Amino acid sequence: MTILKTNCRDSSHSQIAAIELDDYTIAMQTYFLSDLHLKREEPQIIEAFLQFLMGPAANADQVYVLGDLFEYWVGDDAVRHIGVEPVLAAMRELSQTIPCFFIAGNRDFLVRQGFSEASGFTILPDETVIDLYGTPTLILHGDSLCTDDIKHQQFRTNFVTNKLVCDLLLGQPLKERLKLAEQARGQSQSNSKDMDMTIMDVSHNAVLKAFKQHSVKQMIHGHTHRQATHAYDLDMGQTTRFVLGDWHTSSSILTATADGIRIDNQPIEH
Ligand SMILES: [Mn+2]
Repeated sequence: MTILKTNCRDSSHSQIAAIELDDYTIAMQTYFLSDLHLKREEPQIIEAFLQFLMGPAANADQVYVLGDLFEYWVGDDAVRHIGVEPVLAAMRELSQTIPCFFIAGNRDFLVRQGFSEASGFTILPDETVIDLYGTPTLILHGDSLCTDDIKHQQFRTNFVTNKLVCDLLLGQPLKERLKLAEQARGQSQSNSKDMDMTIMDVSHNAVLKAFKQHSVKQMIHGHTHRQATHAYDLDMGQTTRFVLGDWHTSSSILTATADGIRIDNQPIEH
């Protein structure tokens, strides 16, 4: 289990800032987002993310991206093929002053050290427990909870979590990798069309298991694109599962403070 401190600014620094900035409130908030599915063809979503990085994120304690930031990722050497160079530059700029973290999703599971260096975001394993203002919190992309989606679980076993296969994929020429990514996207879209919507959501049992296994009362994830706050009354007490939305018609940003958690949406003009 990994425990990270969220409140890493030292108090003396905050105090100096409080005196100098006078009317400004000192940032004590951490942001979480996922499922932006960034790609060249949707510049408005890229722009909305850039606005976030240069705006609110610049005053955060920490920023966490919980997967599927990119529509697909075929290797750290292929950034220009998906047209996200400005995104990586802005992420890097932010990471110079704010600790930034990334958990890969099922679309961008091939991110590696090259991405981490280019973006300045530290890659964390899926299912990491962080200390969020005193509350141990499980953070994950979320597809590991969708255990009723057998096809997706097979894809996870055969590709996403299979290091050997990932290394083999990354060793292919770029042209081949782009072709494979295109096929995978087509496959995933046709699967989603035929499938019962409940199968694609998280499994209740998998959620309960995750709370127990990690001994946490709070979790944050994305993947299902079903923004919501779910409360559970379990043997271990009250637990809460926060689900991030996607960034299609509006953004979805979870803000955590010492006082609680909320999810906000801003429309994205297309
Ligand atoms: Mn996903």
